[in-house]
Amino acid sequence: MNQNELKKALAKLPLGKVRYFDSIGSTNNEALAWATTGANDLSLVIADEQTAGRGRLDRKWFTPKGAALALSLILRPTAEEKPHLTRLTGLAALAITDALRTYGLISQIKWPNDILLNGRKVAGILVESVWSGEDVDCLVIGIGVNVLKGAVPSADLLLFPATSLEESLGPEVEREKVLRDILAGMIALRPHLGSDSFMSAWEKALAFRGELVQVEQGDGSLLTGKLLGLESDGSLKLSNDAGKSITVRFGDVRLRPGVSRP
Ligand code: BT5
Repeated sequence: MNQNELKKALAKLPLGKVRYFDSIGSTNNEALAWATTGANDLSLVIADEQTAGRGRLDRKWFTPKGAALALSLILRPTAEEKPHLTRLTGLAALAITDALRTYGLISQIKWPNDILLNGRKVAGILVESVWSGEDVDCLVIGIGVNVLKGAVPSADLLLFPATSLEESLGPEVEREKVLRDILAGMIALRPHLGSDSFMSAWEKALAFRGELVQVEQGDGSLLTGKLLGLESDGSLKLSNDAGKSITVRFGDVRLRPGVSRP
């Protein structure tokens, strides 16, 4: 990554300190370690390449050199934010969809943490916390974005089809600018984390709303239902065949097989 371009792009943002790595295992690991040794609010870890990038459930996240964004933003939540920390994945997801809209791209959030462009995954989010006794001390918001085509892993490594911004925008798309726009979006949305308007914007950006979906839960079991929206903590709301409402806290959503879209 071009260090001068990076500095220029980030210059106007009210960030804490920034740590940049040409190559690292995982920016989230670095940020979690930094958070425990006193990183300021809005400190940022960014890397050109990750050799051990992580998704949820210890899945792998691929960040080959020179083609993607891999960043971890450290938040020290305020007392007002603490009741709403389960909304932080939504904060990152909305900041990404907002940023992409400024490039003329309409993306959607595949609950809970994937960003889809043309029905394919272009970005993933991993929020992790550092506890101090019973209290959350710090949050790390990890974001990976496939900016250039070279970031997209081969299909055999994927659970879901993937794409890059380059496929929609051409090779001129600049990683530093996308980074700036996503960070600026998170900073701008943060004061609204507890608001109803935040929840409705998040809900509006969800993929598959009103459609029949399957949610694969952590234990491999499948729930099927119509995707209604979100609970106030960001859990997913479905309704089953009998019209009974179901709340899902963890899982991976996909369109139910056999359901074709208009
Ligand atoms: C995620 O997990 O999507 C969260 C990804 C978070 C990555 C960021 S990068 C910066 C920070 N540092 C880290 O170490 N992590 C964060 P999940 O929903 O569990 O999806 C993981 C799955 O996505 C994998 O099992 C693959 O199928 C797929 N995948 C891996 N790399 C991908 C890529 N570059 N593009 C699209 N899909 C990918």
